[in-house]
Amino acid sequence: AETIRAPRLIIDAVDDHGAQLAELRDGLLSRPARIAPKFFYDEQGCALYGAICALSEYYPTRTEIQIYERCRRPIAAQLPPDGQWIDLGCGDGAKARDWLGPARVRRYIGVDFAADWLKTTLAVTEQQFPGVDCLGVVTDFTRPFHLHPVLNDCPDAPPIFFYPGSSIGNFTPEDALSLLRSIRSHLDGDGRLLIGVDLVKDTATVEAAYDDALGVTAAFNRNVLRVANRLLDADFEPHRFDHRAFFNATESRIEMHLAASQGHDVRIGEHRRRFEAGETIVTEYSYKYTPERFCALLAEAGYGNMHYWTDERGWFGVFVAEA
Ligand code: AVJ
Repeated sequence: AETIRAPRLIIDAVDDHGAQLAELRDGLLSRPARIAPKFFYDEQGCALYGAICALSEYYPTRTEIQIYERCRRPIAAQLPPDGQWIDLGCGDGAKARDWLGPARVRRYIGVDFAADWLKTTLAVTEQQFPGVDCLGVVTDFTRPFHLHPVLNDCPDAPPIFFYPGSSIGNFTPEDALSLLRSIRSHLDGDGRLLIGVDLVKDTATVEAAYDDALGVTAAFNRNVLRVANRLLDADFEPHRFDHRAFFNATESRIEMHLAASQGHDVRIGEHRRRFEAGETIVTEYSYKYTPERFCALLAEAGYGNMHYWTDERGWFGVFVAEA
């Protein structure tokens, strides 16, 4: 990937806006219609996701943070000191900042799709950790990515890839495998992957987490239609779509859909598409793993020597793996 270097921010030039718009439009015109979850996170979507994380039904965030708080030392003991911390999908960077001290991190690299967020995250991190060299990379790491030139700026600082929040759950196992391999291609001897993964549990608990009583997740789901309207000049009316979330046990995933409540036409830029009553747009898959299945996926991606931590209910898993 060719990169353009600005102070503290590197923008992956391959990642042009046009390709993103084409992906969004093609997904909405295909049958069944789909929207990739990365489009959820405009400013309003990020705020709604923050609200989801505070819901009593949404256990993943607080369970993961609890594991980090309780197991900080043993986890940090598996990570090399003086490394470069690559925060994949860093968002506000809060989860990563809690590690910079305990893991004795030398360099912080925030990676995100959203440049605006990244600037704020870097400013906050730099202010709190003046001794840590902070850098941002704007890229879409759901496509193959190459951070080698950035990492090579600091060749003696082993990379630690941090991918928390069960974001890996948004990928099909096949795509998750490609991403894990892509990460592994950046690791050698001392490098590590630290990843948080939501685990299989009783269906009622998982379904409630994605269909909360206040309708916050429904609002988060429908908000993606406003994103589509803005990016594609479309005329979706969010209230004409119902939020659906259910656990597909065969695939071991939560599926989120938006279902048209009545048949109607939608304009999508220069196109027009009919949605029949009940027809759905797939907006998100959130895969749930057993620890064994996730370790098997890591092994298939070429990782070895894995360590694993969980909470007392076994609801969420934190894994450290070596190349
Ligand atoms: C951010 C992908 C981890 O799958 O749980 C929350 C997003 N979607 N509620 C998840 C989400 C609906 C979330 N991840």
